[in-house]
Amino acid sequence: MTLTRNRPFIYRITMAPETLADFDNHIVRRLSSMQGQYHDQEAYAAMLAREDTLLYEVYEIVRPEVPGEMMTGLSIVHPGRVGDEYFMTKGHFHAVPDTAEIYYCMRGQGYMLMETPDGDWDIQDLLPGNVLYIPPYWAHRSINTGTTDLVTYFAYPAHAGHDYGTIEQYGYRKLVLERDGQPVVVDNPRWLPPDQR
Ligand code: S6P
Ligand code: ZN
Repeated sequence: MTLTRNRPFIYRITMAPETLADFDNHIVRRLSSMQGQYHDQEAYAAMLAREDTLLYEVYEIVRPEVPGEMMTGLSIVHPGRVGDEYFMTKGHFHAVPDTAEIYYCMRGQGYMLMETPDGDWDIQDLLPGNVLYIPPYWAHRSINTGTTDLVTYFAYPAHAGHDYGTIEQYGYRKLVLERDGQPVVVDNPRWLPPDQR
């Protein structure tokens, strides 16, 4: 990329709705990019037949993908469900696995679902004001369980990259589903322990 910002710089997060005033990259993920990720495949197909719904968006301040630089931006997961499963990001490991990430929740209500390559898992609240520290090696997926946008600010090493493959194949160990109006965490039947893959 052409490095236009080679001095200290400020950028602004504009509010209501949140966006970056001066982003370099805007990623838009729709239902069609989540093939095989929602557990209710029939609900997924029926919804996709109606409309390729917008699920989430990412605004990035792009930096050179080298150690020492940071990638930052906003991740916005819209509210909704595919069947009983809440709108969520694809989720990923970092391609350089020993890289951490920080998320700051600005608005909305949801969870970060996380797991390690050896099958350990965790879930933490994404609520306004919460700062989540995701250590190296933990895959992460944001899930919007609320009725408004789930808006998070993120920062991670710019050389980390993304590894989507493992999650695409097996999903996460847990699913977050709606039961009687409340989110519940259940086992994912598609998931396999790493030593059985
Ligand atoms: C990147 C960081 C976020 C996500 C974004 C979308 O390391 O974790 O910018 O990319 O929340 O999620 P995903 O799983 O589609 O990349
Ligand atoms: Zn990440």
